[in-house]
Amino acid sequence: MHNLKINSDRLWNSLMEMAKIGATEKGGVCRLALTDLDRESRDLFVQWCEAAGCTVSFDAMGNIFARRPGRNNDQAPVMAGSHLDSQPTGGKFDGAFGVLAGLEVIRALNDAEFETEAPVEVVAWTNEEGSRFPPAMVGSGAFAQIFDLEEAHGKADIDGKTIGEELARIGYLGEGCGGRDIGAYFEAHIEQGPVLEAEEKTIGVVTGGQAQRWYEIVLTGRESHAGPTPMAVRRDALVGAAEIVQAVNRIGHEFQPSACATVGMMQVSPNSRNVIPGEVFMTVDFRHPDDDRLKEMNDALVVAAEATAAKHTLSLNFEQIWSFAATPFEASCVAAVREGAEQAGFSHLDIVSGAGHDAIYMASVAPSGMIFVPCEDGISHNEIENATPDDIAAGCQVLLNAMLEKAGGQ
Ligand code: HGY
Ligand code: MN
Ligand code: MN
Repeated sequence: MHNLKINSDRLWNSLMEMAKIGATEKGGVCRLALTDLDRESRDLFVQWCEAAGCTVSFDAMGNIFARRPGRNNDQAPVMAGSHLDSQPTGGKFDGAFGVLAGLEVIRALNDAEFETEAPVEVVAWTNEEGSRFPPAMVGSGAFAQIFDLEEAHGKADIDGKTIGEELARIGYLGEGCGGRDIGAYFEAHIEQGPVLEAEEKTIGVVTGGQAQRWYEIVLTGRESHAGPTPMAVRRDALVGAAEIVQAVNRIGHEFQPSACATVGMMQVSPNSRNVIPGEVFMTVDFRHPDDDRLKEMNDALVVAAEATAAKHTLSLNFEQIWSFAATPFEASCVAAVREGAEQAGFSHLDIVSGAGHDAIYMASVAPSGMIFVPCEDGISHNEIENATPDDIAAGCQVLLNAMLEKAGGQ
């Protein structure tokens, strides 16, 4: 049993320094993947890792790896990480906490001149949010070889710029991706929901992640003049889209407890106040802890969308663009997190992650676990996202304890 302690002030100061990059008016950040601001955050992370004596590399997806050698460098590394990219109106903790908590673990090991048996690595994954380049978790997904590298490089943003082009532009297009052994992977993250705060628990021992499906729907009717076109003959794509929004919400409520259903994006064309919308693009995000129930939600959405299109004489293009199954984390990693919380004397609660995380994809190639800490009012993906220095420090201390459980050494 070790008695190493992380440095809470140093961690908090690093988080606040990182939050200056892409800082937004209401206290959040906007660092969309592979923008110049993302590059700035990457460069700062690399600079800090090199100052901590790490060897830094990045792969063909721009995933950045900072490595601290152990006594036995032939052993597979114990890894911690998360992401630096954010939502357009994101918070300063989502992703950055897990990356900088991993760096703080390395800094704390350095302070103590502690030599781990296995090497330790900290990773910043590319494009976890999937906001600019859908879908989400593409960097870790390519590392886990769930996404083919060429397919991942070809993912384009709304302006047609691709991940591959943007990686090259910002100078983070490395070589190779994945295909190496990882001894264990841990990710510290804010919960992004209200449970830990409501239950007054400091640490979430994450047992796994819920299943998720993303859809893109295009409804096509007929543009025509808002004035002379009689109501009875209209083919209004936006009226159809409005009905589908209602159907998505209805399905979310019908599959309680646990279902989540969201329409997050909608583009109306031609988007002119005196033209009946001819086309609408919209997205749907469905989630449920049970794969079978998520499939039933899928089927209900297909029925509703087809009925709406028929009723309003619209053509329907309905595509599921991404999904992953409910994913349990490896028992020994879940136990390492729970014991790490107990060792540090923090209250804890087993919890399933409502959000997707890189750990979900890492779980397919390495024993993986996650540590959650509370966030104020459970709010995230919002500039007002907030966490306390004590909870952030607690999560990092548990990360250190869990990693040492796997990395060994003294
Ligand atoms: O969508 C998610 O759950 C994550 O924030 N990418
Ligand atoms: Mn995140
Ligand atoms: Mn997020």
